[in-house]
Amino acid sequence: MRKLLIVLLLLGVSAPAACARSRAPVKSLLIEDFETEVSGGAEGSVDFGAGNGSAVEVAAEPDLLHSGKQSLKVSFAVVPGGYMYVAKGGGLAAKNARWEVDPRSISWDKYASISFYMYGSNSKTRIAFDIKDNGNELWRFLIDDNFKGWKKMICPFKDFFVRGDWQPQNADANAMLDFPVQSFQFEPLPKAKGILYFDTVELNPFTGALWEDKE
Ligand SMILES: [Ca+2]
Ligand SMILES: [Ca+2]
Repeated sequence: MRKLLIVLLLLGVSAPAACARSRAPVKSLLIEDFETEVSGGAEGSVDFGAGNGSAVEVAAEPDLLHSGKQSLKVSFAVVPGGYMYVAKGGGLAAKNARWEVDPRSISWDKYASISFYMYGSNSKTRIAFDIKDNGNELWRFLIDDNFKGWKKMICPFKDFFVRGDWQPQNADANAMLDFPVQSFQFEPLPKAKGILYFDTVELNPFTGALWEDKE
């Protein structure tokens, strides 16, 4: 009888807290899966371009993908003095390049990193992954194609650095990574030539903060 009372008391103490709200693990958030038909230009679904002797082609790839029904295939040849970029997000010249998730709807303070899957070919190409912050400032994270097949490339926000060689004219230049992030872009660095595939762009939670309250 005394045992039963203790059990009831314990239940009574814990019940109000449990009823108020439930808790759920913070999961990675898929923000872009490259599932739309690929097109360029002002109405394009991908913002891409190249100049000064470099070249880039972009296509949807249905036969080599990590998630959904296709990945983004990027064929490139970059030369010293040239440039190229392949971007997705808001505020770009291509009006339909927005992510599948509206960045303004995201609780950015829950996430420690942005990641994507890349299909490498061990070409030793260095690839800049840039994000544009809410003040139009470009931040950079460098990765290397030094593996074969799909690999999750995790880019912690704290490890991005302000891009030094070029910034948009309207960049706030405050050296603060201001959220929400508006867009991201891939940019293989010269001298390099090849094909890369990208898929499954996600935001990843902090480890040690794996739970969030759900109303
Ligand atoms: Ca996909
Ligand atoms: Ca900034």
